[in-house]
Amino acid sequence: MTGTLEITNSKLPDSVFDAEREGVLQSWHTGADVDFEAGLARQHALPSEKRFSAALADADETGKTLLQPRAGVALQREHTALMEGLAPYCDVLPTTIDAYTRHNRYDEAQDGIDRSRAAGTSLLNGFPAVNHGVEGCTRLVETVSKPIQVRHGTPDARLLAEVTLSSGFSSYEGGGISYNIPYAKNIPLEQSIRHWQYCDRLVGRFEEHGIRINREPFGPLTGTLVPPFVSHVVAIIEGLLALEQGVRCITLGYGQAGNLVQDVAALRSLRRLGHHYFQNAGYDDYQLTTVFHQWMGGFPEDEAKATAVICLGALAAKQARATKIIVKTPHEASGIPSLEANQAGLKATRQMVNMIADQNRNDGNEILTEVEVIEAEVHAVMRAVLKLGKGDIARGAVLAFESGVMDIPFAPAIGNAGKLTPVRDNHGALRIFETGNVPLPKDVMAFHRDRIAERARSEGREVSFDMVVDDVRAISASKLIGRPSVAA
Ligand code: 8ZB
Repeated sequence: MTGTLEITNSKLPDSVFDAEREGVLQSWHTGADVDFEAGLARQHALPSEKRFSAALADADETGKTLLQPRAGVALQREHTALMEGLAPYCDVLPTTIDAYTRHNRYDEAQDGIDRSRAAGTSLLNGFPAVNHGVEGCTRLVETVSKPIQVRHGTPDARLLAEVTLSSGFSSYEGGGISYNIPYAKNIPLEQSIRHWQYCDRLVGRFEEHGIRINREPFGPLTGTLVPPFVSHVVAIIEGLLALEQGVRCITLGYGQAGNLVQDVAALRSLRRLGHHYFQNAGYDDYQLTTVFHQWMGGFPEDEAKATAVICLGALAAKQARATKIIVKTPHEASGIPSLEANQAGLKATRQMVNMIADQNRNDGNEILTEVEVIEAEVHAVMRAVLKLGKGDIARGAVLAFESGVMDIPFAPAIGNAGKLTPVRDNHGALRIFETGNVPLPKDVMAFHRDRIAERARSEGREVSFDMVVDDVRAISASKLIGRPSVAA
């Protein structure tokens, strides 16, 4: 995966950014309508109830949990109507971007728009924001009543950032690692990190002009048996990279793994670890919040069962004191959800969050033990990454993936080692079965081995890859996690 590009974690000089910007804005015709001053004026004109960073700050202060769905369709009018249908049920809005745009294939996105118009229905799996341009996106932002974020999966999201942030979107998801390794097969990591430095620098420019735009690294990665320390290291690194470019409002994310104690510990430790590494790097003027993603693995097809999965996620998120929850729908197993399915997921989540709002005092020793384990793991890997990069976190991240020191389970990127193997323990918590080249401390590995051995004894079988395969399927097949199968 080694490219020719030397990557360093340093603020892009204005001259470099400005020269690059010309090329970015010329890469599709709607780029011509992007004007920084006009974008700044649109951002300044946003009322505070439509500003993402303000919603996050308020939620953090008052202990409220924000709910956010995912949603996006091809056409301007339909997408706006979808947003308006979701707004009464959520606190902050998304705009999920279609897959052509995520791959910078704007001509095919245009074809999708044209065919959707002819068909009278969306033939794209999201909103092609670059094609709709500053004019279309501005109309959308003006019409909706809540803060609105771009959610996507784009390794080179520079033009998308220019168009949407110029239009008044006030939050931008993604990162150079989290939108590459789990999403792409063969894009050099130094290239996607560099492209995301551009996005972060653009957000930094808005910040320097008094506009706080929220940035959210994509926490769940592959969404498949990702141990908390693995996604935490990526989140912390992407947070540090963003801070260097001038971003000051960061939301770190985590995807539900399934064991309540581990999930609560994971999200609480993420906030602590974020502060630890950000402050150690010399930053003290940032706003840090967290986001919990309801189950990102396979879902049961049965809508009642899917709703139970959604509610378990809501419980874990609330107990973990997440600032925001990304909500799933009872349609998850079958594809892109309807407005009604999205409303149902939001209603179920809201009910659960309200019911346990006064009960989140769960601070038992089990949680503390899990926090200790996660923190020891994160510190060990972060130390190795910094050492590889000789103190530079960007260089370190590239070398860490090359050497397998960072390793994301089930990721498609050819530059990902794929040796780290997770498996559930007897209580459904994720443990490490094979470390590959990830430098986990000996005592931590002894803890994982003990927990895995307990399951093997209880199930009367050897630990093997079969167990991992069972674990990948456990929730969609609606078996009990970490137990022999009962009836599906
Ligand atoms: C990585 C994110 C995957 C999740 C949902 C999937 C899945 C993708 C859309 C969408 C509503 C869309 N998702 N695209 N949900 N509208 N256009 O993101 O269902 O849950």
